[in-house]
Amino acid sequence: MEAATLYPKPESSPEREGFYRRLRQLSAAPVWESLGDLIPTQPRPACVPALWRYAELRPMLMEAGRLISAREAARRVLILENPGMPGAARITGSLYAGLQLVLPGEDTPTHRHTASALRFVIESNGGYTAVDGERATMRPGDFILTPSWTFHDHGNPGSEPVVWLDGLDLPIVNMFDTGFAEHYPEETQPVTRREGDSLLRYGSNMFPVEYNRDGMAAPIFTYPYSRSRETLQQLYKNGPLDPRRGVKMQYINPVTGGSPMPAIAAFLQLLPAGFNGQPYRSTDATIFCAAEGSGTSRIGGETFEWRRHDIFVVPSWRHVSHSVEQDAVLFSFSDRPAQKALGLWREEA
Ligand code: 1HN
Repeated sequence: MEAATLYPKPESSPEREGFYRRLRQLSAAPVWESLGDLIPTQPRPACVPALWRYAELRPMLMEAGRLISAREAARRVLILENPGMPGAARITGSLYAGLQLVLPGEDTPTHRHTASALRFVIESNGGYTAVDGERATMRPGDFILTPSWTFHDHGNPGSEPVVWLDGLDLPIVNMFDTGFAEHYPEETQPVTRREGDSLLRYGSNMFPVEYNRDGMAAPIFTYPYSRSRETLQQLYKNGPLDPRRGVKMQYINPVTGGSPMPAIAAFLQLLPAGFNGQPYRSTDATIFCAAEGSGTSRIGGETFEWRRHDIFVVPSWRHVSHSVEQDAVLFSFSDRPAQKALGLWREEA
């Protein structure tokens, strides 16, 4: 066991306290009073392990649907707030997550912002997200990007509610004070490309001959569940099975092989029936959403029972292990690429 702190606070004395008070008046402070907090021997996240039950949140989302329209709200979202950071609009220290509802016949105004967003579709029969002039029909399990500064809007021409999990790197963008946003000049951006165009053009193991890489996000913005799910199934048959992760794949930017957006990585993993995973930990606090099935996850000594569409969080450097009785599929996302870019990311099996 590592020492709780390398630097316990020195003793206090009236003389020292008086000195600290005079320092505060000069907007200065003694580092020896906070050194242990500033350089912990291992991560000490405010983020705590937590689970959100879809069965409890869905009725609240439908109630929100009766209280406010998608147009009035601009985005009708229930923020999933980490209980360790209430009021901070964070599910982890660096990421925001929420559940968004678009009712039949509704759409949302088109806007863009510097924060990057992902969607993981929970319920949809005909809903869509439009990104820079192209609409993608949302189907359950689809993973969809709205990269930084792309115009986006959502709509539901179908007859049932559309619900998805939003993930944004807002806390990172706002830590840097780099938040910008603007409306599209009209309520809804025009459709300028046929559905499926970017996936064909950039997601078919070929690129247009004249293609030059530009931008930091993937040129495709939808990763259909049908393809990802089939891949996991076939790879499970091929083996081998990772004793910690099951069959786990990361979504990529096909141009770079790296993460689909600069600060956010996303993953899909199959935990086959009877899987009893070994624990592992990493420094990227991770948000999980059960795409299929149910299971049990041990997170830093606590046990969480999850069902389909439940969302749970593993804080930085907390051990996690998953076990399932029947086949289950977990979607997850984290700030891993941001940590890697700064040379900070660690994992331990
Ligand atoms: C946003 O733009 C969306 O476009 C959803 O669907 C949630 C939360 C905070 C800031 C912007 C969206 C958001 C958001």
